[in-house]
Amino acid sequence: MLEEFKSKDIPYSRVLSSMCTIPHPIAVKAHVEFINANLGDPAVFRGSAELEKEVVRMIGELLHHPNAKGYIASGGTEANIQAIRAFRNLKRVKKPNVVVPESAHFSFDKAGEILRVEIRKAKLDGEFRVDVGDVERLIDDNTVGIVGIAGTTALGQIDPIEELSELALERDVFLHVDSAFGGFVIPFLDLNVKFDFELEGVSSMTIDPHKMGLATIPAGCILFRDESFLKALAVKTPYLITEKQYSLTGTRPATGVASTYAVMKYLGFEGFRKVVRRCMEVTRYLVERMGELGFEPVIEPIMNIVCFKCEKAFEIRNELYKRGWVVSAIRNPRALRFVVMPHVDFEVIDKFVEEMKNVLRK
Ligand code: 0PR
Repeated sequence: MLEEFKSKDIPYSRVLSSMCTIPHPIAVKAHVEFINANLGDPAVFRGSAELEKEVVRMIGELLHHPNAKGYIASGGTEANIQAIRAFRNLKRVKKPNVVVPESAHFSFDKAGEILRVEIRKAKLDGEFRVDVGDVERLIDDNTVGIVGIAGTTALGQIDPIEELSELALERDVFLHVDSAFGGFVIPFLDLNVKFDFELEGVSSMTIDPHKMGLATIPAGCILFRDESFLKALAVKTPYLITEKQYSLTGTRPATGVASTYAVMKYLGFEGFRKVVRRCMEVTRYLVERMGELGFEPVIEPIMNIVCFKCEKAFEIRNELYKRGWVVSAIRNPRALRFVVMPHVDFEVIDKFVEEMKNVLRK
């Protein structure tokens, strides 16, 4: 019966719109080993809790701060909510607001609603990076933090985090960097950009192992510069052996902790570099093949996300979906969007382009 339900899911080989992918086989093995652990009770699952600390250290190391404090969350949404929550709790103002780029993921809207924090949206420049001048204009006495995106959901663009960091220091507000997608990509590209804790103004970061970290779902990660942010999130847990809990969820899996650890140990930074290099090769191949059909990218792809200008993006997306292919469409600018995850190889692109030709002929 379960197989019948599962068979209705679209196989990853036809999904060109997802930031998730087939987990690495070693991740699946590790996941199963930790299937009954509950990190909501670390006094019981103390080995799992120790493993989580080690994974946080390893991810911190990747982001130039092995002493960062945080935990493995359910995903980027929880991580972003928790960052905003910590900022709000640390800077007690009457009507708190946070300035995010217009390109920010919708999880910030959820955070704003749940936390009663006003989410102010700053304009983007011609390259779809946040306009730092507009961020500055939106900051006032009630601003508790600003946000930069390192790997935007739509285009994979990287905001000028260095400038945002300086602005955060200057205006004495916290800076959260959402690298849910880019965190496991940017360090392995040969880009000359600073986007992480190496910058003094960065207070917290989101980085998701269940995206380009090839771990199993759910596995997100929230990292803070120091313990004070976690303290701002802690609630008392009177009847448990551990006295405090700072995660948003109570009962929570250790599967993502184990799978992230396994992949990071198995691949090492060199292994990730190869994965990212391959994704970039396939991305360039997609640009070339779409170019043959007359499509032009909105921006030259920086990471393995690419959008092609297309007035009929939504119609084409719907027609492809009818034919069993999944791509996404964005509104502003109107474009077809592709995420070239490791499951998208040259063969997948060739098959897709053939279908695309049929759709365009219609
Ligand atoms: N921050 C950024 C920059 C993101 O792109 C995302 C998710 C999040 C935060 C939130 O992460 P969680 O979804 O883990 O909470 N971006 C993807 C998107 O909206 C999520 C996704 C993944 C959607 C796979 C569809 C899909 O098939 O595109």
